[in-house]
Amino acid sequence: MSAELWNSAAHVLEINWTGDHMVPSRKLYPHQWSWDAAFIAIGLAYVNPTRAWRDLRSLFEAQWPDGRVPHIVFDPATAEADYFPGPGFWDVPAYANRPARGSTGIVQPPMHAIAAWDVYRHASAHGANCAQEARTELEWFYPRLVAQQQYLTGRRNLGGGGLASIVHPWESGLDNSPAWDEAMANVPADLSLLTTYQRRDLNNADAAHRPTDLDYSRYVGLVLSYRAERYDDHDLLDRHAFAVECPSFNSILASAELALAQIAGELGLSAEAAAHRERAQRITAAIVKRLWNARTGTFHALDVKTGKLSPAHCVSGLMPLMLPDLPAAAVESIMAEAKSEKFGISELPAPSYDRTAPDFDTKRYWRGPLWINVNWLLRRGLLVHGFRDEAEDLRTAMVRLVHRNGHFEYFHPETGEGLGAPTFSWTAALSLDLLA
Ligand code: 9WN
Repeated sequence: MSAELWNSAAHVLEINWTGDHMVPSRKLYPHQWSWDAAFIAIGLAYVNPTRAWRDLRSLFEAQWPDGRVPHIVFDPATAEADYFPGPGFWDVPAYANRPARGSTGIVQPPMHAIAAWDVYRHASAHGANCAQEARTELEWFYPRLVAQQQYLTGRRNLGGGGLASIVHPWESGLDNSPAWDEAMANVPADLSLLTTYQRRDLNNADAAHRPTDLDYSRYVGLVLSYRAERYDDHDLLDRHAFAVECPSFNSILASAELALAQIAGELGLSAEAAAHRERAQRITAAIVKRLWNARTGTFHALDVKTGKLSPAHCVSGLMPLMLPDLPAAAVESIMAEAKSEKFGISELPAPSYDRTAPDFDTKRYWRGPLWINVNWLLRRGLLVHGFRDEAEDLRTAMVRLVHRNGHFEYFHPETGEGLGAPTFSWTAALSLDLLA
């Protein structure tokens, strides 16, 4: 089984390679996405490390002068009509993407330091030339990764408590997660926007599996609001309708500081390494202070505009398990939540949302279906805290699922049926890592 899965995964990464970067899937997502590139690099490290670096570089060449790494970098060879919202709609200021291909003005979870460290660690297995290449790349990336973190912990510290706020659900990567339902209810919804702008995702996907038109009208409205001030972050909390601290986004932010500590150490920058470790501790402490609900025993998204925690139990609430400094009581509670009937893995990995919730939806994107990337992160957390058996069960469940059903974007959380794009890059890339 493993040779077959390995070959099919490598094949997906071959067909989705454009020559310069990887697309998540050819039809539905014809540009380059930020956190996808990081998961993809983690898999490419096994089959083509040079491409892993090229893909990450391609993304970071579009980094803004303020340090933000855009959530999509556009491919000029793809027509505006092939994806909405395209570069014309985002209309980012000219200074933003210096030599590059045009981008959006929002971010995604900063997985890239974790990916860069992973690709670097695997390079020596490919011989001396790859090791040399990896060293050069690590030196190129380090200051850029630091700038990315500084943007998120600085300008995006909208709540003032040391965490980064997302200002659009797309920034979480978990687009229509129930974690934002309450915060999104306060975002004006103007359905007439969708007569001006046309959704393109529905040309290549089942409407019952995607966010609704109501969601999209709010998504579009939020971009228009941010765009109106040229994606400036000053006073954003006052003038923008959505600002949320997501436990998954911020856990990745803290993990990225730990990866940067490793990278800085490798580059001989010991004072910087210590500073990164300290920042990871501070973010971890802020996650516990601001996002933990002792009554529910899990982490929730915080609506920074209202100061309220979301009541929803989402897979994002399990993500702080990635953090080595998480207090033992929180680790224990997350483990209880992960094993409960809400998320419990058996034959299948964890769903994106509480299986027992009345609005659990087996098909609609981040409102129930299961995704390989968040389960990969959950497994990472299990390993961080020494839950080796649980980590191995989860690994086996993921490998079995993808082997049986294919490299789909997401999966039905009860039957395992593949949903969304059929040859999806991060599913393939992370399968390689799970098999290695
Ligand atoms: C909007 C590319 C991206 C992923 C996100 C996923 C989905 C986009 C969309 O696809 O979002 O950014 O058009 O729905 O939710 O996690 O990065 O694979």
